[in-house]
Amino acid sequence: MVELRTSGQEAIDLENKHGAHNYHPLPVVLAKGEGVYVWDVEGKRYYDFLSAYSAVNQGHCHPKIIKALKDQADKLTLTSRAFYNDVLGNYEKYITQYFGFDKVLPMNTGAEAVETALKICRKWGYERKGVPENKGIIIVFDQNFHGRTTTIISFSSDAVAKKNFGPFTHGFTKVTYNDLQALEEALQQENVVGVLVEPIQGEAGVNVPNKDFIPEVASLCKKYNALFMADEIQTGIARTGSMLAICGDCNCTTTCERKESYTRPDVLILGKALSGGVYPVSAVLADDTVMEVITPGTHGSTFGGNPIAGAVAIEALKVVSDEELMVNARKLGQLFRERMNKFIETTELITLVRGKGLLNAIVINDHPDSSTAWDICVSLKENGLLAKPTHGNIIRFAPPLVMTEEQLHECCDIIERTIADFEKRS
Ligand code: IF1
Repeated sequence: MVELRTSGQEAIDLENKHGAHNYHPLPVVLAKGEGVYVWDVEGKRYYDFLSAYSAVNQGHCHPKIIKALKDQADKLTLTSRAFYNDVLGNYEKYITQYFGFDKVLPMNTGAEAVETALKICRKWGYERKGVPENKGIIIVFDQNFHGRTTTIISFSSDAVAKKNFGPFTHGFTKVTYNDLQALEEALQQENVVGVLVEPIQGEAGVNVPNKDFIPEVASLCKKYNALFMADEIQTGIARTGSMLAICGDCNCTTTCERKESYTRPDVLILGKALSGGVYPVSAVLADDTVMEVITPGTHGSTFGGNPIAGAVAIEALKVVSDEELMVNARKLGQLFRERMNKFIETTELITLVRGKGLLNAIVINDHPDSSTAWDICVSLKENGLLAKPTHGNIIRFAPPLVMTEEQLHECCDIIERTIADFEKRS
């Protein structure tokens, strides 16, 4: 029996010895999670301000989601799609009505869902738009992050994420994010079949575009008959204070109450918090006019749409609505930015705070290659709050959406105290 209860350093040593070094984790070894908190192997409690990259919007180990996981795991975990099962249809009905689309193609990871969307878009281009086969072009944006597969990194701007992984997949044009003129010029090319966009660029450092950017992307896609594909894997499911970031500012409470009027994408891509962080669940939603290009044998996945994924995702989405998490994200996000903007006036170390809902970031006043952001995150850890830099000098702050106002203020106290002490010591 493998001894699971390891000490902090033992766990780190085991990962270093037996695991690929594809990450550089903060020096903390976690053993328990509940709501907004995680505990390390020594029993020290932390506020989680990363939320597993926005996968635990509902809080760690949400009891209702865990119960759905356990109940289904005791009954039927996986049938493959070679057979029907008694969960998938109910899940498909629930999620398509929840987001207002005709159909869903269930997958597992975010990258798989993005790849699925790219395939659907190309197939739609050839079979419905009349673009010559293998000539389809999909427009993407610089500084994008859509996952780590070979095709997805083919259009990445991140040299580290793509170096020595070639040859790369053709058929993508990259344009400047938030630049509608550049987008329209690119859409005037021949054979464009779609546009893939993050409504807010997470990895790029929580890059919030102009308010009219997404609505204009949608209308330009309509004008040039190209599919508008929204990657809401990180920004969706209440994270930005609306059910979806493409909704823009809204006053919706339990679900998207503007299904017909918001800037509706042709293809909606979800992942991460779709399962509340308890299981890999992703999804691609579209109407019949697009999804009908997918016929038996054209796409699939062993685990895609499995009974556990379906049972967990229904409960995870119910929690978002029942606990009105988008209202809380809207309110606490506003509070956070107000606190940080006041604090910025007292320190040289932070130049700005930006974000929407509870997806925010601060920019550290130091060179992107400096270790300052990392060092601040190590100090934050010492003071009981976990966060991690995105690129270089940007620290992303994204707590679970179940946080209370009191907890948020306590976290702001920790952040301000840590940065002030850090500045004194430097
Ligand atoms: C890593 C970033 C966040 C995503 C969007 C698709 C995917 C992601 C908008 C792919 C995944 C994760 C991946 C993880 C770190 C994290 C990340 F820093 F890489 F960019 F969140 F910002 N679309 N993002 O954010 O989903 O296949 O991972 O389920 O790869 O280091 P996945």
